[in-house]
Amino acid sequence: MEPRQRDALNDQLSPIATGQETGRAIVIEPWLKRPSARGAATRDDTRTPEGRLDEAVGLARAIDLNVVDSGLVTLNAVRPATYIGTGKVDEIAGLVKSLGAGVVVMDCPVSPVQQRNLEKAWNAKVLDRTGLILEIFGRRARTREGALQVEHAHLNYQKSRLVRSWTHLERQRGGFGFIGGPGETQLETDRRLIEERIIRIEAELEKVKRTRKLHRDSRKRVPHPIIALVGYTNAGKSTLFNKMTRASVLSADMLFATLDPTLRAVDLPHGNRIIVSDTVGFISDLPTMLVAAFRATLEEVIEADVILHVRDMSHLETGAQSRDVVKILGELGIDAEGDRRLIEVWNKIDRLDADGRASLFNLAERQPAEQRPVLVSALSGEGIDRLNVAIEARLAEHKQTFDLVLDPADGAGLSWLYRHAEVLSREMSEDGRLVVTVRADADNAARLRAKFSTSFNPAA
Ligand SMILES: Nc1nc2c(ncn2[C@@H]2O[C@H](COP(=O)(O)OP(=O)(O)OP(=O)(O)O)[C@@H](O)[C@H]2O)c(=O)[nH]1
Ligand SMILES: [Mg+2]
Repeated sequence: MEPRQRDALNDQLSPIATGQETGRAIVIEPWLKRPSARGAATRDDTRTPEGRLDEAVGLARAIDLNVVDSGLVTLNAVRPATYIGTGKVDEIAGLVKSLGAGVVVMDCPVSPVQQRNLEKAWNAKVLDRTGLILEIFGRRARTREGALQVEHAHLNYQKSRLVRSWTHLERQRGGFGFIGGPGETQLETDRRLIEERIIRIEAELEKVKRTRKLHRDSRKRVPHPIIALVGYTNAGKSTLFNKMTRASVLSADMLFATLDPTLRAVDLPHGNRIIVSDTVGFISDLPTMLVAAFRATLEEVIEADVILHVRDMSHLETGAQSRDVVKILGELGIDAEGDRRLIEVWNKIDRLDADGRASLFNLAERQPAEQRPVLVSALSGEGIDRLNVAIEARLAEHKQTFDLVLDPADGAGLSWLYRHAEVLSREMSEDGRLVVTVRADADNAARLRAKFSTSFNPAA
């Protein structure tokens, strides 16, 4: 495992608390042969087992695990005791030993009992998908709020898995900081400690949330629309954010590179100032406790004026990824199909060959205008101008346009218009009056109507 600055929270919560020597990992993708057994609600059948395995390896690498081996294990049904069959358990035990692995990642939901049995059989730490994602989030959190949210999710995860028989290995391996005392009494103490900590975190989060809301409210008074980037992890949100804002947010070929939201103002070609918000990526089977924990952060998305759904069109499973994003947006109360704020951004077109590009452009053309995706390469910048036009058009939908006739001496009136609306055109009429066309959002339109009630252009 690469040396990495880890904060106190991570040290306390990390399931891989032993650090260096658990850096070698084996990643297992259990694949149920019958789709019905996979459970349609959680597993997308358009995903291939290989694609799933690739993603799981990417997740393991995202916490600097050194993946020494990985593979698929097909099974007919989940074994209650060990998830996979005993033959496979033995086989993997041999691998763990010969490869010196300290961690086995099981890309599936593993029950506490299964975890205990597998850890005993393999003498290695077992991380399931939720545990792995929580671990990544724990390492990525940089702000106080992010750290609190992750800890909240993590504690809830642990609380749900705290069973008496489970702690033996933690003791032995020195796992979570607060689990490890002998016997049930200790376990009850642990449970109580976890619950107390959860309550304290919730109170603190509530405070942070109020501050955030204040910030948002004050931003609303300065009427710059918020453009939120959402999408599957690694889709290119941060790259696009940087291209749009000329910023340098970390973008990396790494799952969940971004965790905390970043905001930045940009001026669009027609003078609209917008605030672009980059935030955490989504993934399939995103632990519900994380969606819940990140609700406050995602409030930025929920209240955005325009939502850009960034998709990696060069990814084999782009369709499945898109469905996952739509599903999570749904959990946040955003109906991706019906919401007029949403624009799909088809990214990474530079990675397609000429045919692939042509068919993608065709496909986009065939969509009804209001749902037409915008094709871009966040890397090269191709299509960013088209995207800006689409954003401005979408923003304009909520706005009203006014034609006004002003006295040229009314400097105060004119400067009010510049501050509260977009001045689209301004010219002197033959009779020496100032004719201006402005566009304003709903709030300012009402104020404008009251303020300039006698200035409406009768000719318009
Ligand atoms: N070829 C190509 N690569 C891209 C493009 N956009 C992003 N990438 C690459 O894709 C990888 C992920 O990009 P990010 O911008 O970090 O993705 P993200 O959506 O912010 O990911 P998370 O923060 O992890 O959710 C990086 O290696 C980028 O260089 C693109 O248009 N073309
Ligand atoms: Mg990012």
